Amino acid sequence: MAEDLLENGTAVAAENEYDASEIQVLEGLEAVRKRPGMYIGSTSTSGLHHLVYEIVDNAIDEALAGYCTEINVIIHNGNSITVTDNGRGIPVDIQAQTGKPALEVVYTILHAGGKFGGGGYKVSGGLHGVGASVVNALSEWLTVQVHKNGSIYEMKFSRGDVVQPMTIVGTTDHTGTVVTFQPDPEMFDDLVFNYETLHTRMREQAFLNGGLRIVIADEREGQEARDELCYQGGIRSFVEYINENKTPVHQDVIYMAGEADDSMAEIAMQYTDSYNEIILSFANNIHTAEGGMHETGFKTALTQVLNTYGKKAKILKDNEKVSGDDCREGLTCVISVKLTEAQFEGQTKAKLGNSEMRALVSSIVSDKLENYLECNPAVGKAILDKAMTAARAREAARKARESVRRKTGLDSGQMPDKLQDCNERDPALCEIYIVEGDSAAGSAIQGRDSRFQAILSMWGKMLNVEKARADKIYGNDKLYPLVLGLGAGIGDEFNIDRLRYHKIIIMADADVDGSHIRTLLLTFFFRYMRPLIEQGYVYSAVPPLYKLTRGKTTRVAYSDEERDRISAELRANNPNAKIDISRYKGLGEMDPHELWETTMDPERRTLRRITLNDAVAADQIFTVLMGEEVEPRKAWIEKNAQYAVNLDF
Ligand code: 1YM
Repeated sequence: MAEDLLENGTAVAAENEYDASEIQVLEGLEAVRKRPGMYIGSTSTSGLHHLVYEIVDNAIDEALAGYCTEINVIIHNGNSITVTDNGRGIPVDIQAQTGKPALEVVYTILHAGGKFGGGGYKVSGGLHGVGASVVNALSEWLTVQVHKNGSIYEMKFSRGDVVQPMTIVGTTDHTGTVVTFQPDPEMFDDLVFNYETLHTRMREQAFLNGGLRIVIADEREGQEARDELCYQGGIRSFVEYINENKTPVHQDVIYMAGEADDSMAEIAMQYTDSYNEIILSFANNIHTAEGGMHETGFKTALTQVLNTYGKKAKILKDNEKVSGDDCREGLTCVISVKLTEAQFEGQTKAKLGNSEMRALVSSIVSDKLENYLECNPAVGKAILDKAMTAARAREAARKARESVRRKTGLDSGQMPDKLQDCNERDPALCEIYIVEGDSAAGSAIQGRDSRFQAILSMWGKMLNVEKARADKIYGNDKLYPLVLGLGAGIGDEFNIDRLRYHKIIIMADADVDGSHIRTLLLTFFFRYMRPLIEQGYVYSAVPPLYKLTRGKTTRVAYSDEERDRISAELRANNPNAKIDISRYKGLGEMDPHELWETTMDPERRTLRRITLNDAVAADQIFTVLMGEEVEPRKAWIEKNAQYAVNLDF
C-alpha cells in the first residue's frame, strides 16, 4: 500500500486508452511514440516499469520453451536497465520476408514477435513478444547483444531507429541475450525505477516459473541491493510465502496439476485461521486480477468437493451444506494456467475468457482434491470444521445485521448521530472527513464548507477487524455508524454504487495515536470495503506540523524542510528577526478557521490518496501489524524502527 501525493486534491486522470482495433491500422514505431499509453498502459511510473516487464517476458518465454534457466535484471546509475538471459539468443539469420536479420525485425517492427517454432507452450499474453519493439520505440537508446554460434552480435537503436546495424563485436562460449536500454525522457514523466516494484514482480515471476533463477540488482549509488529469486517449489512456495505470518489449519500446501490438449493448469492451496480469502490467478504468467474462467472453475469445484466429501465422511449431516464463501474463508490459493490462445477480457483486460479453462481447472480440482482429502482425512476434517465455523459465523452476521436493521432502520436511510452531513446529494461532489476526538471534530464541524463536506466523529478505542468476524461489526458502536454513513454496506454485500461520498478523508493527528487510528481504519476498509481503496476513494488529510510567526505574519509548514525554508523567507529582509516556531500538538488545538485554511480547503489543502499497488504485500502487512501472531510483529518493528522518525511518545 502506498500513498500518492495529490496537490490540492486534484485526481490524476486514468490514461488507459487501449483500443485493439487501432493496432492493425497504425504501423511502424511512430505509432508507439504517438500514443504510448495504448501499448504500455500509461506514461506514468507504472508504464516505465512496464518496459522492464516486456523485456523480461521475452526471456521468460524462452525459459518456458525450456532453453533458459537464469535471468538477470540490473538497474544502473542514471536509471538505465540491463536484462540478460542464458537462452538460445534471439535469431540473427536473415528473415526471408524482410531481407533483414530476425533480431532487427523483432526490435523495429511492431507485432513482429510471432514465436516461430520452438517447443513448450507457445504462450502469448496479448503484448508478449510484441514488447521488444515497443520498448525500443520508447527508449532514448537501446543496445542488444546476442550470444550465438560462438559470436557476439550487437545492434544499437535510438528512439526505435537503427543507429548501428547488426555487427559481430566479439566471440563467446555461451548463448543468450543481453538488452540494455534508457527510457526516453521525452516519453515518461518520471524516469526513476523503484527497486521494490521490480523486485515484487520478479519474485512473482520466479514463483510462477519454479526453478527459474532471477537475479535482480540495484547499482545506483547509495541504494545498492541484490536479490536472488529461485523457488524449486513454484506456486507451492508462493502459497507458503503468502502464509508466512499466518497460522495454517493444515501443515502441507495442497498441490494439483493437469493438462489438456495444448494447455495446462496448476493449483496450490492452504487454509489458515484468518477470515480472509486470497485467490491469485494467472494465465500465461499474467496476473488475472479480475479472475475469469480458471477462477470460476476452481470455486465451483471446491464447493462441490467439500460438500461431497463432508457428507461422505459424515462431517456434514444430511441436510447440512457449506456455501462457496464458507469454503473459501481463510483460504490462500494460487491458480496458474498456460494456454495457447489466451483471451483477456474485462475492464482492464485482466479477466481470462477461455471457457475450456473452467472445465480443465474444475476437473483437476474435482479429481485430485477429493482424492487428497480421502488420503488425508485429518486435513479433510480440519478444512470442513473451518468451513462449518464460517457458516455459523455467517449466520450470526446475518442475524446481527437483521437485528441492527430492525432497531435502526438501516434501509430507512436514517443517519448516525455522530455524522454531521452535508447538503449536496451527488456522491461525486461529496466528501466525508472521519475525525478522531471531540475537540478536533468540533473544529472540523465549524470550519467545514457544509455544502459538500460531512464530518463523522470517532472517539475511543476502535475495533481491530483483523481479529474479528463480520458479525462483530454490526453491533460495534464505532464501526457501524461509519458503515451507515458511507451507505455502501460491507463484505459480500458491499455495493459501491450506494456510496454516499467519493472522497473519504481520514483526518488524524500526526502522532502515534493518529497513526494507530489511521491503520485501524485502513484495515477495516481493506478487509471489508476493498473497492473503496482500489477505486481511489480513500484519502488521508495532511495537517501542518509547524506554525511560524513573525510579528503579525503567520505561516504553516507541513515538513521540516518547509519549516526551514519559510523560516528563511520570513527572515529575508532582517536576518535577526525573531521568529516564533511552534509544533502543532494535534488537530484539536487548531481553531475552526485554522483547520479549514490548512487542512480542509480544497483550494489549499494537500490530500494523500491511499492506493493499492500490491494486494499480496498489503495483506501481509495487515496480517503482521494487526493479526494475532506477536512474533512477526516484533520482528517487523525491529527491522523498521530505523525508519520511524518523529515518534511522539
Ligand atoms: C533479455 C531479453 O529476448 N530472449 C530471447 C528472445 C527470443 C528467443 C530467445 C528465441 C525465440 C525463438 C527461437 C522462437 C525471441 N525470438 C524471437 C523471434 N531476452 C530475450 N531468447 N530462438 C530464440 O520463439 O522460436 C522473438 S523473441 F521472433 F525472433 F523468434
